[in-house]
Amino acid sequence: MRFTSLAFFSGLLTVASAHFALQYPEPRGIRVADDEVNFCDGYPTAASNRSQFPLSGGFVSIESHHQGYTVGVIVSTAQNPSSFDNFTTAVDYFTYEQTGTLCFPINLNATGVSGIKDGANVTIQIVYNGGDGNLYQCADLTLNSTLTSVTNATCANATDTATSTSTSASATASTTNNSAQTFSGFSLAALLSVAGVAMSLL
Ligand SMILES: [Cu+2]
Repeated sequence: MRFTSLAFFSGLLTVASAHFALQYPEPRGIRVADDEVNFCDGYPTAASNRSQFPLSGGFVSIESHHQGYTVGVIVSTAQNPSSFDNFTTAVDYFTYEQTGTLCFPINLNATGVSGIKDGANVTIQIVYNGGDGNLYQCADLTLNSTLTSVTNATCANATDTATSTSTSASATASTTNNSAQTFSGFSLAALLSVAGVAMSLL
């Protein structure tokens, strides 16, 4: 039937464009899945309305549509970073197996990147690879040392939802903060492979 086949093909298109979505902090521009292969999801200019973000003890939340992926975060202190050359690793690349939401800690103050301080404008770029190439989304931030947890956001992982459903954002943020080391030592091979792909795009 015509209707059935249309629905079938639209389903295929949805799968083909499913990559990942940055949920927190708020991304620069509305996510365009087909543009995620490009620097900052195809948005070349820093947002004028930056999000206040913890200088230390922050977290990033993404939704993955792929099962099994590599993700990391790079940061730039340039006011309007326009190339990967402007970025430095903030969260080492690591692998995660589950689809759905993943929340992981980010301590920008601990990166040692010059210019990262209270009140600084920075851009973070999430680098994600679910098996169909590197994908990117950016968020433009103003760092705030008085923010130690973020109350208006949820930080939960897809695998956690079955066992704990009512974790508060602040409690979870401090928990993830304490387990930052867990996320920092992931496979060097994954790091190099993602970095290699990123370098080849320069
Ligand atoms: Cu994808």
